Amino acid sequence: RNFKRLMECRTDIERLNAPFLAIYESLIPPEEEKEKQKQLLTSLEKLVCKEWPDARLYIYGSCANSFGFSKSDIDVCIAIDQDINKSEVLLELADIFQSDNLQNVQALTRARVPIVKLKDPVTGISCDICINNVLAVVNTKLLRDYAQIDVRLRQLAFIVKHWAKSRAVNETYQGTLSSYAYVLMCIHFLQQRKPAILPCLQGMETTYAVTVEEVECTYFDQVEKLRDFGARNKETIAQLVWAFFNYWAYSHDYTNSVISVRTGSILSKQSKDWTRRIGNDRHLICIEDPFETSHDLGRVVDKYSIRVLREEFERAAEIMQRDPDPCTALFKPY
Ligand code: 3AT
Ligand code: MG
Repeated sequence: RNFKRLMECRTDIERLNAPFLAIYESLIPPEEEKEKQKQLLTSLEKLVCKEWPDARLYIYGSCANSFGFSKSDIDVCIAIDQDINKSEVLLELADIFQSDNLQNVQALTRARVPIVKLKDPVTGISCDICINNVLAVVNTKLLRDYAQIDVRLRQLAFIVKHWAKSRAVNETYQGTLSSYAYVLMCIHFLQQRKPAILPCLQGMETTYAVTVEEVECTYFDQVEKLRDFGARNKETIAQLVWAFFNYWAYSHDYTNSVISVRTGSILSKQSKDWTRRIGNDRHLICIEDPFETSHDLGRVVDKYSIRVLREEFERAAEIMQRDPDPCTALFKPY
């Protein structure tokens, strides 16, 4: 009888593949959007290079890591190879952009990552521009490389991000997690499936190496050679979404565990000395940054928001288990 019930659950779950894939497809940005982003980058580059001829502009974040939705803002990093005062340069940039008729220009010099914000009236694209945040450009490449290995990563991360945005748990200023953290949770999860769907690129032979701000970033980036890596695992997107929420609702050891994409495994909080609160770092959910390994992406989470997060994971797991119409319930606006 148990076997029969298990098989019934299986077919129930499989019914969700089509709607999940439809949501995924509907969120993928169309080619013409990518073109517009490139156009905007080129015109910004011209403006910036008038003042700083050696500056280079990079798109990072979701528009470049392949986990961006249609119509999302773009994140741009200006690399200037000189000794500069970031705040001064940001204020100068704000003046330059303002004079060029860009809209809503605003310099946020006191933010954790200081930026200039603007909106381009021609393409309608909003943009956050930072300076010399090269590690973010490198972690963008790592995420993009992982996405090319198995399409299920991009599908899972789109569903998880869409869920997090709908349920208002993608707000770092309110103590919930960044999109970057959710994508790392998905990569880690697929590294841990049996058989594994993703490898651990930082545990393989080095084919890509850069040193940024004293952090050595090395990994295997010839991902075109890994296209069959996950083929032995036949799990579908519906099964993976179900298992992802189950993992974070019921299986993750919040007291002792740190998830680590860098090692493709779970580390102990003890081994990282993340066992007690220091300043504002409470380590209530621990996600190790793949390059800045002393950096816990869960550090924004506090004793109130950890409850919100865990209740949302449980809610999602319950819905996947029992709700007659999981797609509606899962993404119901909070
Ligand atoms: P959205 O689609 O905009 O929600 P995103 O991937 O652009 O997602 P964020 O806007 O949260 O993600 O962040 C932009 C990039 O900045 C992503 C990542 O390359 C970098 N980044 C974000 N948070 C951190 C962090 N805490 N540590 C290091 N890099 C980070
Ligand atoms: Mg972004």
